[in-house]
Amino acid sequence: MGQAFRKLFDTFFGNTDMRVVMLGLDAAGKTTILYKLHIGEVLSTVPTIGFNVEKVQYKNVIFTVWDVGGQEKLRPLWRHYFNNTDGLIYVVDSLDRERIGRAKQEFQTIINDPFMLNSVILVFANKQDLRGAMTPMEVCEGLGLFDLKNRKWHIQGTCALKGDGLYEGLDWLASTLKERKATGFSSIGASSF
Ligand SMILES: Nc1nc2c(ncn2[C@@H]2O[C@H](COP(=O)(O)OP(=O)(O)OP(=O)(O)O)[C@@H](O)[C@H]2O)c(=O)[nH]1
Ligand SMILES: [Mg+2]
Repeated sequence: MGQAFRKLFDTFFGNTDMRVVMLGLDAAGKTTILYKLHIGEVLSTVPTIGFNVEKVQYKNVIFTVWDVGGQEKLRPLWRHYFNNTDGLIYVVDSLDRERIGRAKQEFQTIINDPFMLNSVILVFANKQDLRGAMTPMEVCEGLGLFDLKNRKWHIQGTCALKGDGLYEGLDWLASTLKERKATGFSSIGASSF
């Protein structure tokens, strides 16, 4: 009884660790997002070769966010980050209409990987500040999100430079994870508080 209560308490009030992998085509804005969340500032970025990893605490969730370089030649390495992933953040440059088909192809490959079948999906339709950017609804259609079956997903329009939409996205991730934990869907453990 004591243990069951502790588990329930942890689920709702304790810190929860969540491992998140952030992917998307090159120049989508992943590294900009990571550091905006981690230190609250926009850093000038160079294309990521390899990865960056930082912890981001939001409410009572500690997200460990892996930001992996998105250049074409680096994409075959993405799958090495899939194991034990609770959530995928897929970042799209909403102005890049030409490559939405490519973005879809890579997205579908990721989410259909056996290691990713249980991870929840947050899509950031980034660069909403730019004139002519696809709306989140257009990005949704472009990636084929409406056709997904039995997956938890959410799309959020963002502007990484201003930080708009980023915490709304984390909010969704946090509550979706807590919900899953409460229903025993996932095996993610709660840490001490
Ligand atoms: N206008 C605008 N520019 C953005 C936004 N987010 C990122 N950028 C710019 O887009 C460019 C690429 O951003 P990065 O964060 O380096 O992109 P990335 O996804 O990490 O790219 P790779 O590391 O090559 O995979 C930079 O010049 C950013 O300043 C945004 O919301 N609006
Ligand atoms: Mg980068």
